Amino acid sequence: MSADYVMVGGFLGAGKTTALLRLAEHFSAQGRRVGLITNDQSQGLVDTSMVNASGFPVEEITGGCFCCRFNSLTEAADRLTQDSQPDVFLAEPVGSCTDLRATVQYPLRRLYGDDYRVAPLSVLVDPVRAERMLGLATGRTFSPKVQYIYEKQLEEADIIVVNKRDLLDDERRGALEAALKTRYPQAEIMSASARTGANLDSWFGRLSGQLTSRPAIDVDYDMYAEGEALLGWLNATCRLTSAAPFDGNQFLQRLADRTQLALAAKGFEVAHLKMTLSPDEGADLAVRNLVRTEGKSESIHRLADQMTNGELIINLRAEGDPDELRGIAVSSLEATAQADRVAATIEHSEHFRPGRPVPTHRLTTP
Ligand SMILES: Nc1nc2c(ncn2[C@@H]2O[C@H](COP(=O)(O)OP(=O)(O)OP(=O)(O)O)[C@@H](O)[C@H]2O)c(=O)[nH]1
Ligand SMILES: [Mg+2]
Repeated sequence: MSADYVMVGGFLGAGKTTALLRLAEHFSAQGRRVGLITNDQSQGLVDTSMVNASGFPVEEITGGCFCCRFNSLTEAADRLTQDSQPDVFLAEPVGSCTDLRATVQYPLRRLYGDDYRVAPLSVLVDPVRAERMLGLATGRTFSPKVQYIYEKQLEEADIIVVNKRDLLDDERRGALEAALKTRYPQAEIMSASARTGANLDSWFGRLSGQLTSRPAIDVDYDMYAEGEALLGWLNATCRLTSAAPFDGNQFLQRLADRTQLALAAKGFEVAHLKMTLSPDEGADLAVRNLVRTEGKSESIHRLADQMTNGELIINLRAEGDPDELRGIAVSSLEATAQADRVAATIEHSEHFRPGRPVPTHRLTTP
């Protein structure tokens, strides 16, 4: 029997992980077995720790995107099958990736069509980011080559989901949906909120359909590579220890505030800053996110109690030089640790610009 393969794309910070966890709960409530596949250019992922905390089986593909590590994608699905026999796979591609139809979905259908039923390609957008990208609102955003990737993501979508609709009034929502419909006529436009659950059911219902069969979009890989290389990535895993209990929620907030201020001072546009803090004792997890330099960081999960020792994960993706991103992360961490009398040691860190995408397969027709 073939399993469903559902991929939810969208730019960094659009809400893919939040939505996939909702989708996992939805399928699970229907008695289906779910396996999640997360993907990133590097290791030490906030997304994996969030998905792990949710209890669903997850496989992580690191060191490159699905399209460039296509075999890792099918191997990850095989491992999940051995461990928990999912009948639906939910996959989150890297948020700076595009051309997924030609490089992942069509190859999956053509080469493994007996194993997988490939669902329509959904692409999520953050509405505030989308308003700026589409010129409906002013405000800081990305440079044109990054914008190129953003637009290509929308151009290949079967369904564009305006996520976070809780942030919009009806007038803004209507204007954004209309602008998307005009610009991307190939896609069905929906709006929903992965956070509140509003209108998710109508989107989820659409996922039982099939991926549409149409020629893949044209992608200028030079432009795509240059756009990706403008985005700096930093992942750091750090150990926090303290002689006295401290407030981990407050620590995370202060760290986010300092990091945001320093990024703003450099004029670096944040695509996504996400951080988790997990105390060694218990299974509690604090999560804090920021999706725009001019935005406000948000606490997604808070720790119930004070903590003494634990692990901090920082994932920062912003349009800026990776060395400078690391410098900002390190100095913000040091200042926060010092102020809170916590010892912070970076145990693992990576910072880089994504390399040129070189897909394993590229099928321009279904
Ligand atoms: N207000 C609101 N916030 C949301 C909603 N869905 C997600 N978010 C928030 O948006 C931020 C980013 O969400 P993620 O699910 O981590 O986004 P992502 O697309 O997986 O991000 P990357 O993996 O970095 O590409 C988090 O702070 C979420 O809590 C929503 O429906 N409404
Ligand atoms: Mg994610």
